[in-house]
Amino acid sequence: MALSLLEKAQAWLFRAVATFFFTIFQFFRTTAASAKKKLPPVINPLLLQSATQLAKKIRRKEVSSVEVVQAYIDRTQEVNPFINAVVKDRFAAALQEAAQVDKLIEEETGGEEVLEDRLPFLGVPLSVKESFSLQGMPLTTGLMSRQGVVSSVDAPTVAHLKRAGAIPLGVTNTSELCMWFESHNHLYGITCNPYDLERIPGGSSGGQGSILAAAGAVIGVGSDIGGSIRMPCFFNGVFGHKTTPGVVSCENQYPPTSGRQGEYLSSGPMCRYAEDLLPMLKIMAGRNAHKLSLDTEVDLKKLRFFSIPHDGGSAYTYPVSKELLDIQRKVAERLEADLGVKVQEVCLPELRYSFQIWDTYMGLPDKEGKTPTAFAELMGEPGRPAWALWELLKRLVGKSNHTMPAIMLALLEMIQVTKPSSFIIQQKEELQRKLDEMLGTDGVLLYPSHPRVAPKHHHPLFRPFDFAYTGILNILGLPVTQCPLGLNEEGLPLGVQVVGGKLQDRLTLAVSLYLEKTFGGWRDPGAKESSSP
Ligand SMILES: *[C@@H]1O[C@H](CO)[C@@H](O)[C@H](O)[C@H]1NC(C)=O
Ligand SMILES: CC(=O)N[C@H]1CO[C@H](CO)[C@@H](O)[C@@H]1O
Repeated sequence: MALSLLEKAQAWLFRAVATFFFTIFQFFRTTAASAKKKLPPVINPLLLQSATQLAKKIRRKEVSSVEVVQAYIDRTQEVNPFINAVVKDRFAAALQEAAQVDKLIEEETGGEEVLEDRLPFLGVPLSVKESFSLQGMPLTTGLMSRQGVVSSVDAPTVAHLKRAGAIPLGVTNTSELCMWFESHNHLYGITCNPYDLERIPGGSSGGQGSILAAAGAVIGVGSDIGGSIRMPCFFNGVFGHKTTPGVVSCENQYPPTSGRQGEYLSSGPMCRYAEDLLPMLKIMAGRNAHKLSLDTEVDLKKLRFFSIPHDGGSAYTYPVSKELLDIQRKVAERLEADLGVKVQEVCLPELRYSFQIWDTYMGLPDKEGKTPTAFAELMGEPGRPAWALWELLKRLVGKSNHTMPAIMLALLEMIQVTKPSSFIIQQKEELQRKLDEMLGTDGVLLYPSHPRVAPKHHHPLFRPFDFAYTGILNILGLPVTQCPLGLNEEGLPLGVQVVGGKLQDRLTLAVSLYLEKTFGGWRDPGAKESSSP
């Protein structure tokens, strides 16, 4: 199916307008020609071990929880002035809790196995996205009007991890209301990418991705309704998993979902080492963990592999860069060479409508016919929705409390009066049918995470729909593990999405372990060799 003339004109017009505004933006941007600042390298070996390994060493008293927690506090204090990822810490309380853990281990007589079984992450530091309730910590999602809102409870996912022994060190930055892929708001400022401070860490779990990559955290909690776990993990070269929806609780997060959005939102683990994904997911899923059969062994040689190199030419997204096409092809070649499997390249023309599908389904009413809460309403004070045009004028003179992307979203919402197109619904149904059939219970798909590596700050405003590469998989309800694949020539992380059939999360998690071994996983952003020449 070739692109229609109308679609071609649409794409041309969209890109022309975006390029026009981008040119103006570049013209006015102050070009700071200062020498590039770089993060200090990771020196403490405690920072270079997975949470699983740290927990084992703490249980065996080879290292104390206090030492581990202190190492992470020191590292966060060292890197946060560069990246602004952690927006509120609880270091003093965390050190006290670590001391209690060490005392508990000293007194435990049941042996290491008892502790491993009951408290698998005992004494290990944890980092939490600010939009999750964590008792005593702010829950603002970067909204100025929510300044001072403090959680009195723990979100169930956070509570499960705490009950497994993990110690939260603090909360991390997000985009305003978690609805953009830059982590910037007027309450906490802008978060930077540790591989290049002039670039974005992604969003909305951007503070989380950034602090993990900077080795100021080892495991963290994120949420994803359009790529909010996967984009930050991709841009920051760490691992993340968007679970099959409905398995991990999404309660006690801000903003709450409405309409059908709850069907597309997934909470999940983000981490530096692939081996932590599965045990974290098992804990976060609580009573639902059995639905994922995570203990069932996966034989990679018996899986069927597929690769889709791009969305087939959407009018809204930009083409996938050559380096990302190349690295995905390399993954396929390695899989074939190492495992003796065949990676079949496929093309699904419906993917071209990814953005329209995401946009349509996010706005659909729920089963009772209730439409989702308007974005402008979430932006405003209770009973007083934000007035997008007024906020835009205020923004232009630097007086709005809201970020430009949030204002643009509210504007888009105003002009969007069309009812859902049956053509788009049809495309989604067709895509769902094809992918469900293709993946079954033993299929794995490689798909680009985004059309390009981490862009410069504010540049996504001019390519706002590129998130459709991740967003489409929320609407399709499929589990996805985001896997890093080393760095490009400029020292920026490469990566790929690994997609499985519904509830087959264990397959994509198993592939992430293989890819970490084969492509080297996370890299220290402060390391000498990653510096640009
Ligand atoms: C920004 O938010 C603060 C805190 O809610 C409020 O006091 C102030 O009036 C707001 N400013 C504008 C320009 O809306
Ligand atoms: C760069 C920046 O704006 N950092 C802020 C992050 O949030 C903390 C807590 O509110 C502020 O103290 C920082 O100034």
